[in-house]
Amino acid sequence: MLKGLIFDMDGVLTRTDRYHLAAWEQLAKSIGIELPANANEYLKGRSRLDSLNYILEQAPAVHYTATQKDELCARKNTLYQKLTADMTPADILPGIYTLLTAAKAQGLRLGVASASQNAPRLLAKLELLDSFDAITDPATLSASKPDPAIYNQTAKLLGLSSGEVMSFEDAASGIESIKAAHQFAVGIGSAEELVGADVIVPNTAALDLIMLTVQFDA
Ligand code: B16
Ligand code: MG
Repeated sequence: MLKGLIFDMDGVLTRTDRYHLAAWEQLAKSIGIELPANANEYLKGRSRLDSLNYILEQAPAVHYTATQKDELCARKNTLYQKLTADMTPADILPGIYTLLTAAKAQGLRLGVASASQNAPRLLAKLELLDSFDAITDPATLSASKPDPAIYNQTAKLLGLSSGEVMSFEDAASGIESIKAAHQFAVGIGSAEELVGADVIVPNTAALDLIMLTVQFDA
């Protein structure tokens, strides 16, 4: 029986994925690296350090120390925080507020499984912080998406088993993480990218709790 919903943040609750990409592009340019055209498909859902390592792999001849990588991650985060400084509840993606309200009315427990260390700050700007029963801190986990740790931990914080939750993702690494945690996966985006999802909708406006519950129970 469905007892809870778990949400990725960037690209599901709000469209911060474009700000992550813009900040990485700016940082990469400053060190003479141009991102591949499909970079966002890899970067979505990956931790800050995994994302930086992917970018640095585009220029394999240059070696960066751990201290230099920390400094580059901090510079990217400063750029990202500037880009997201003015976010408001108007930046919640279409359909999400209705879905959260319907889920609350049904007594479902709600959690956030975002790889972003900025999640609590951004959820506060969206005025969604109090809507969730659990928000997993990615810094407490031993591995990042596509590892199942973040979805396992969020279900645990909600007090639910993997068979009692439905989880929402916009990234291939996130769908992999949900399925490795043996949870029901709703992919938001293209079927080509979100391989392995149990249900795929083209965008958040198409999310319908009644339809999703029927598919969960099937
Ligand atoms: P931060 P999600 C992920 O969030 C983003 O998709 C990914 O692009 C970002 O690198 C990662 O968070 C870390 O974010 O630098 O803010 O800690 O999609 O898991 O909600
Ligand atoms: Mg995401």
